[in-house]
Amino acid sequence: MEEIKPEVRQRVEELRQLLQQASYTYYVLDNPIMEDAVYDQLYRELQQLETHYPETITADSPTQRVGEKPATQFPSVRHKIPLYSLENAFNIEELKVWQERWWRHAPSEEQGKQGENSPLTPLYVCELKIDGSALALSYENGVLVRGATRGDGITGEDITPNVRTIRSIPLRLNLENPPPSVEVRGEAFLPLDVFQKINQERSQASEAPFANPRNAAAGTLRQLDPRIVDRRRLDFFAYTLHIPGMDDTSIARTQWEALELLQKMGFRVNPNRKVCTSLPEVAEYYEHWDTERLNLPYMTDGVVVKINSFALQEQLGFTQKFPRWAVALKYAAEEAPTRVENISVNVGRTGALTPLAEMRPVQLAGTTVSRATLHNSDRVAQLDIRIGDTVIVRKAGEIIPEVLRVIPELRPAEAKPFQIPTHCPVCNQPVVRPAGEAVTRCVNASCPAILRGAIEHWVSRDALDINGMGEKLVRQLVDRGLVHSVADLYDLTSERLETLERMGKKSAQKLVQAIAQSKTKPWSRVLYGLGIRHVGSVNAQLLTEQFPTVEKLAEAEPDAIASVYGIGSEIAQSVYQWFRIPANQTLISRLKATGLQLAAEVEAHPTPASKQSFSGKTFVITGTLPTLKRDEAKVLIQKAGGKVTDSVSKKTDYLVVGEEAGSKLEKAEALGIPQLSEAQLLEMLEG
Ligand code: 1X8
Repeated sequence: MEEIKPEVRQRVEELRQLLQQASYTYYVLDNPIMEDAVYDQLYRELQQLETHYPETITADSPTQRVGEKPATQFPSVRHKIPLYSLENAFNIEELKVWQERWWRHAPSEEQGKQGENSPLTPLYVCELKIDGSALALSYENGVLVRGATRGDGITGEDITPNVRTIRSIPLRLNLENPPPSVEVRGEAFLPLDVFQKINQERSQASEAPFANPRNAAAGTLRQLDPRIVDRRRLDFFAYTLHIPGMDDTSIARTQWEALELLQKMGFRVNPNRKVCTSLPEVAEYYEHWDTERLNLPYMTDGVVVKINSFALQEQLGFTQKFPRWAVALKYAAEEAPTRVENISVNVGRTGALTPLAEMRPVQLAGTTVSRATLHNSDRVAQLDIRIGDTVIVRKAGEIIPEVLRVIPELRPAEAKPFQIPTHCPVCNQPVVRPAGEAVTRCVNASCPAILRGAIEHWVSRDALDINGMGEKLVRQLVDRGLVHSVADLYDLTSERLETLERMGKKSAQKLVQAIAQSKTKPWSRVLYGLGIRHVGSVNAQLLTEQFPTVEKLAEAEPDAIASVYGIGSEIAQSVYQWFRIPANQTLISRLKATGLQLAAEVEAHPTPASKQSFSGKTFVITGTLPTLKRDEAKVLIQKAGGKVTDSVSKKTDYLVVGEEAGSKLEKAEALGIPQLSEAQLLEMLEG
C-alpha cells in the first residue's frame, strides 16, 4: 500500500476546513466568502485526493454529505432525552394562565422575584415557531453520528443519511475541545419557494400536493433515497442544546447563552429571537411577528416562549406531556366562514374527477377565495358537505384553499347532498372507481376533457413550450374535431387554423411555426409532455439520462426503470404500463414520424435518407434569428439531413441570416452564396 505523505494529509485537512468554512458562511450566515467556481475547484481537489487515498476519507468530510445508496427502511432509535411537545396558548390571556401555573410550581424564593416589576434578568426568551419537522442530532467528539426524527417523542427514526444532506447542519462542530457527547435539537424545514416548486412538480406528475411545508418537510425527511432529499434543499434552525453536565458548569446557564453557543458551533439559529422581562413585552413580540412573519421565506405558526434560566427550568420540570417552562403561543390559521353555492366536478388530464366547492367569495390570507378542492368522494362524505352549507375554509400562505369543516347548525332545510356522478360530466361515459382507491376516473380514452388536458400539458412551458396555445384555442381544436391526439397538432396548417374564431392569417402562421419549433425540444421534454403518471419534469430528465432513446425506455422492464436513481417502483410501473398500451405505441410512432426528438442525440434516430430534403447540403447560420435559437435551427437542419458549419466557404450551400449579421454575410455575398431568412428556412423544411 502506498504510504501517505504528511503533506497530503495536511492538504486534505486544509481543504476540508476551507470548504467547511465556505459552506458555513454560505448556508448558515448567508454571507459567502468564496466564489462558487473556487469552491467547486477546491471540492474537486479534495475529491481527487480522497479517490487516490481512500484511507483519508472521514465521515465529516464535505464530500460525504450525499450518500449513494437508498435505504430500504429507517431503523428506530430511542431518544436519550424525550422530545416533548409544547403546550399551546392562542392569545395573551392563555399565556397569563400559563405564567400563573408555572409560578405556582416555582420554589417560593423564586416566586418573590417573579413579579412583573422584579424579574430575573431576563426572564423569558421568545423565538419563532418554525412550521417544519423536529430533529434530534447526536454528536460524538464533535462529529455528527446520528440524526433522528421526533417520532412519538420517545422513539424516532434514524434518518442520518438524509440529515447529512442538509447543508446548514455541521458534520463537525466548530469547537476546539468538543465534549464527548452533544445533542442538538431543532426544526428542519422547507423554504417557501422550494415548497412551492415541489408542489408544482408533484402536480405536474399528477401527484397530490403537500398540504403545507410541515408535511412536505416530514415527507422529504422520510425519503429513502438521500439524493432526492439532497435535491429538495431542506434547511435547519437549531434551538435546543443538551450537553451532559451543562447545567453544573459555565458552558451555558440560560437558553439565550445556549442559542449563542449553538451559533458558535456552526448551526443556523433563527436571528429573530428576543429576551423579554415581562408578559407585555412578550405580547409585543407576538403581535409584531403576526404580520412580519408573512415576509419571511419560511413558514412560522407561532412563537415559542421559554424561561431563560436553566436552573429555573430544572426546578419546574415537566407535566405528563409538556415542559412547564415553555409554551407555544400560536397564531390563528387564516380561516373564514362562507357559503357553498355549488359543487362542481372537474375532469383532469388523467381522467380524475375532482369535486370543487364553489363558494361565495371570501378574503383569506390576502387573496379572494371562491373555490376550494374537495379532493374526492371520500373527503366529501367525511365532511358531509352539502350545497347551501356554511363552511369554514382555510388558506395558509401559498397553500390551496381547503374546506376544513361544515357548520351543521347553519345548514338550511333545502341543503342538497352531493354525489360524485356515475357518468363523466364531459363525455357522459360511465366512470370507474377502482377498489381501494379514493379517486373516481373517466376511462374513456377519447374523452374531450382528458384530450384537452393532455394538449394543455403538451404545450405547457416545461413540456414542448408551444406559445399561443391557450385554453380557449385548445377547446376549439378539440370541439371541432381538428385534433384527436397531440400528434394531430403537427398536421395543422395555417389555412385550417384560420377557420377558427379570433384567428387571423398572421397568428395562424405564427402558431404553425411555433408548433414546428417544438420539434427541436429535447427528448426529456417530449417524455414529460406525454403526461405519464408520476413523470414530472425532473423524473423525465432522470429517465432520459438513463434511457437515451424512446425504444430503450419502451423496452425496459420495470426493474431496469426502477434502477435509475430517484425513480421508485411506483414510477417504474407507471412508465412500463404506459408503453404497453397499443394506443400509446401508435402515438409514439406518429410523433416519431413528425420529426420530434425521441432520443437524446440527433444521430440516434436519423430520418430515412429518402425523406431528407437537405441531404448533402451545407448551411451556415449568422446573426440573431427572429424566433429560433441558433441551436434550434441547427437541430432542424440536421434532422432534415443537412450539415451546419461555422464558417462560410465555397462549399457552403446556404447562409441563414438573422439580425446583426457580420463578416459571414459579407463573405457569402462575395462568394455569391444564396441567403435564407428564418421564414424561408422553415418553409423549405416544411416542403
Ligand atoms: C418546537 C419548535 C420550537 C422552536 C421553533 N420551532 C418549533 N417548531 C423553538 O424553540 N425555537 S421548540 C419545539 C418543541 O419543543 N416541541
